[in-house]
Amino acid sequence: MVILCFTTILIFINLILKSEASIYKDKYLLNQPKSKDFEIIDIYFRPYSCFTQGLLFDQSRRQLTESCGWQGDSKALFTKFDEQTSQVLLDTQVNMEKNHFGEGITILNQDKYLAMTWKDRVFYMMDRQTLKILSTEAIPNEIKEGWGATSNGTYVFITDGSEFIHFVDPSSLQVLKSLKVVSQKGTPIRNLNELEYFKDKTNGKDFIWTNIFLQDSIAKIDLETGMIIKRVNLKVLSDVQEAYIKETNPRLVGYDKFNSVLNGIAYDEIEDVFYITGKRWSFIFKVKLF
Ligand SMILES: [Ca+2]
Repeated sequence: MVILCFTTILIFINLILKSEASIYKDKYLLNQPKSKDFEIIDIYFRPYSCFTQGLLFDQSRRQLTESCGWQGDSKALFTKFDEQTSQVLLDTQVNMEKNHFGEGITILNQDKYLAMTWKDRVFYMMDRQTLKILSTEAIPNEIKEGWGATSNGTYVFITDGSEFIHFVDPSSLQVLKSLKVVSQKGTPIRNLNELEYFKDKTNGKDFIWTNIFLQDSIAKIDLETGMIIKRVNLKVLSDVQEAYIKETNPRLVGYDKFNSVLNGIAYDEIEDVFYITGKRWSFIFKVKLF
């Protein structure tokens, strides 16, 4: 009897989530404003909480992976898409130590993920097969704090809140060089946050898309010069999230607007799409960038 009731409750919750996800998908997907820079092609509901500090699409697993911050709640989440209910569901959760604050995550090499901590001076090494934590390693001194991470097989690229992207050797974990990121007028751009490496197949050039802390736009950095060559304003994504919060939590109980910012970019090379989200957002957006 208890089991039957529990099953009924689960089905009921699933129905609510399904309808909720579908309602918001229809509402925002079909009515999105036209943009020359991007198109939202799908919206997934995220029925779990993550203070998103890192977002990664692992081609070999075809899996979206997140790293989440906050003391006592830092973790890496390995997820799966449920196309039927338009949700991203939790598959495996790997918790960091309670006193650590999680930051970006990326693929280190064929065997390992590297996940960062903010001020705790350690990288976590995780096994790509078993998803277990293998070890922690010291963050080199050139990196002031752990913020964003991405990789291309040759380097792990890391931000620390400054205007620099540090190029880290995946074997020695030492900083080989640091690239200053500047605007087209030469102004250094600080607070570079979550990152995503992107190779343009049409010309073979290397770029990194970056979040900039507290900004609603993402920026495309030329990895040769460090210059930001493009910015894409994604305020419409923040607006969807905020509209959802206002509808479902009109009194904004416990809502932390300052920390609910755009953060997290992951690229799926096969589909040529980006997954984009924000800290503790209810949605993950599948986006084409032009
Ligand atoms: Ca990323």
